[in-house]
Amino acid sequence: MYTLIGNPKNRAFRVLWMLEELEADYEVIPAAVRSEELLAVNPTGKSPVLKVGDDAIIDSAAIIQFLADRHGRFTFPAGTIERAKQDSLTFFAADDLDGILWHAAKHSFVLPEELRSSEVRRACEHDLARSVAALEQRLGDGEYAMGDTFTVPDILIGHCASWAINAKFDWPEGKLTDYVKRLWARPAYQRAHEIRKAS
Ligand SMILES: N[C@@H](CCC(=O)N[C@@H](CS)C(=O)NCC(=O)O)C(=O)O
Repeated sequence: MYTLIGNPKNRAFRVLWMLEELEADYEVIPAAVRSEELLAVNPTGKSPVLKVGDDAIIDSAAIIQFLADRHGRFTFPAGTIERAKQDSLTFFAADDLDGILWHAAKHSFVLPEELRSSEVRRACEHDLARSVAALEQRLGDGEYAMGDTFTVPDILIGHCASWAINAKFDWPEGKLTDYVKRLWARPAYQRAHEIRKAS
């Protein structure tokens, strides 16, 4: 039994999606960011955290990769070239999609008002357009980022795509949108989405 701590409306959604893909046994504690529940297991109070017995794993990408490894699904084995390429896409999603969206979000509603800069949004739009163009090039002709196999980075990219669109960043029609729509059509995504809506 896993315990997911974090609100499914934030990055905890990624973990929820993976748990649904795995049809794992889990419970969700929808703790607010910087709440006592989160501060007890993560010094920054950030969401999400996964409890596995007495251990707490911090960071959405680390958690979903751990779950993939542990269940032997949605990942290539460590030490293979495919895994290196998969991890490269995972870090790309974390740095070049999530990092930019998070930077924009911080200057829109996260930071104290006196620390926000209105210029940041334009810079983030510039950077995200570059990342999106790169992602389009990196996607091959398969169904998913790693070809015909659904893997960890698909979850990160699928989540970042909905984040970008909700935050009104440009997201091109065509190959990239078709790919993202395939991710969102997965039954596990749909189940996680219903849980998020109800939370
Ligand atoms: N790299 C971390 C980022 C975690 C993160 O920033 N989570 C946000 C919610 S989506 C948060 O807790 N923000 C509160 C804060 O920045 O204090 C991850 O992917 O888990």
